[in-house]
Amino acid sequence: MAMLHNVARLLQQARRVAVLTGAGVSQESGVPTFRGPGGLWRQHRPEDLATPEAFAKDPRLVWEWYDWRRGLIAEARPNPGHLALAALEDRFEDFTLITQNVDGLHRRAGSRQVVEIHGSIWEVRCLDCGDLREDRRAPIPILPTCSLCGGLLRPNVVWFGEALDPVRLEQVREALVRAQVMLLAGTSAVVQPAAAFGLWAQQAGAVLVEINPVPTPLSLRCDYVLKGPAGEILPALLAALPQPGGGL
Ligand code: BJW
Ligand code: ZN
Repeated sequence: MAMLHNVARLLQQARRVAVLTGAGVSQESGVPTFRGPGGLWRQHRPEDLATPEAFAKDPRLVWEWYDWRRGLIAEARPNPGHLALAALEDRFEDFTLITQNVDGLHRRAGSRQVVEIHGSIWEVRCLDCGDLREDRRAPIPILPTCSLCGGLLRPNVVWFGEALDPVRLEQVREALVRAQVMLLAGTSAVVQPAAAFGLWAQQAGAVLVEINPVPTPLSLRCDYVLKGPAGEILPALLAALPQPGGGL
């Protein structure tokens, strides 16, 4: 594929790379995306569940959704797309993987420089005392309560209408400004502010590459679009780079 080799050549010449991933990258691990087929859960749209209002109104319903997803993610393994991104990290002096995913699969695949902008599904936070901790129970008791104060726990993720962590957002900004190439993989590019990250990087001079089987609102703004599943395109991109220590 000529386009793939053009992107490989671009990466070969780059020293600073940023990547934004979305649910599509975990789709091949069996984790359903939000807006594709299978995005509905018991007739509810994610937009109606991933909000503080939904949780206030019916915490049991929201926790049942998270418990279902935690069960799927607990069984999931990183796929070739995650593994290729982890291997890519070693090829650049500066490589930041920004992910909207809360499943932790990038770290499990070996990625180290990861910014999880929407939090982690494996962390819980007490609504009363604010205690934040890891909680890997699957299934989790519904409703889960705080071991310190008995308050209601919530998943430590970012819901609609909630602000992203300013420290992580600053890390993102810095990585985007430095990036010479930015990859957008497996995201529908409709949820802000992440949907704008590619444009911020492009404004600061980065070449923008989209990896997705389906066009998105950003496709026309991208310099290259590699159409296909991340689990195939990312390993192919890695394979098209010169192998480390491979001599000539
Ligand atoms: C494949 C594939 C394969 C399939 N390989 N690809 C400006 C304009 C308009 C609205 C707003 C705005 N600013 C803020 C808003 C409101 C809102 C928003 O964006 N709404 C839009 C829907 C219109 N944003 C927010 O509220 C954000 N907060 C904020 O901006 O705060 C401001 C503030 C400041 C100060 C004080 C208070 C507030 C927060 C957004 C949080 C989003 N949270 C969720 C849930 C996280 C927890 C959880 O996981 O449960 O994040 S919603 C959900 O969407 C999740 C995802 O990370 C996110 C993005 O989805 P993603 O990853 O793109 O997945 P999909 O399913 O949409 O797409 C999958 C893609 O993969 C598709 O394209 C497929 O084709 C592709 N694919 N198989 C590669 N094998
Ligand atoms: Zn508490």
